[in-house]
Amino acid sequence: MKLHSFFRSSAAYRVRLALEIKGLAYETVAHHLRKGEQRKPEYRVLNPQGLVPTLEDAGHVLTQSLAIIEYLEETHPDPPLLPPDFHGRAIVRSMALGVACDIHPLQNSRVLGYLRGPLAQADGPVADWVRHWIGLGFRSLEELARRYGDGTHYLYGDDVSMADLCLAPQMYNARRYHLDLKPYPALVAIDAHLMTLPAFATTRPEAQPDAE
Ligand SMILES: N[C@@H](CCC(=O)N[C@@H](CS)C(=O)NCC(=O)O)C(=O)O
Repeated sequence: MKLHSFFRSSAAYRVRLALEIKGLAYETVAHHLRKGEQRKPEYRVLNPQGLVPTLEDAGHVLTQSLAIIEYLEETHPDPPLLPPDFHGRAIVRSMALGVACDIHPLQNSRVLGYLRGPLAQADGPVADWVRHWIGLGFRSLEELARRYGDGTHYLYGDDVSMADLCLAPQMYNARRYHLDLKPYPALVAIDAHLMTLPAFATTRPEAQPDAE
């Protein structure tokens, strides 16, 4: 498999985690987002959105991190990243989507580039924007973490799930933007626990071949 990625991309980080947890070998093809490599015509043939990640597997080209993770879950069910019951699966997906659809897109580089460029916002207000939206999303995720997990190990239940694959990269971004994490003790504890697991250590941005 080939994963089109950027070391700091949180969407690519989610997919790296799924590949690693499921023990699947892959080659990283790096696209430097700040240099705009994701917008090159040859990459857009694979991913018309010009975003990472893209996964190439056996002649298939897949985009959108959560769709890729669901594909890996269906093709390589062990170990599972979703709970066995329908209700649990819906909860885990809702946590993952809460991060992937309602937090992450508002801090994507093209969105921040639009704030800085056409809307002429300085770095300070742009960083405030990022912290505002992560904070808002984390408030509800903190509550869900306490409702559906023990608030110290995993977001849901007793095992790693797709929700945790979205949490760890989002925590990395929150720290990059110096968000005050004190209001989210369950998320901090869960993230600290996840980082003790081998798959989370090997997939962290600093450990990637294209890390700066
Ligand atoms: N919803 C997409 C989001 C993908 C995405 O936004 N990727 C970012 C990196 S995390 C990107 O490629 N940004 C490049 C840009 O904004 O030009 C997914 O989950 O795969």
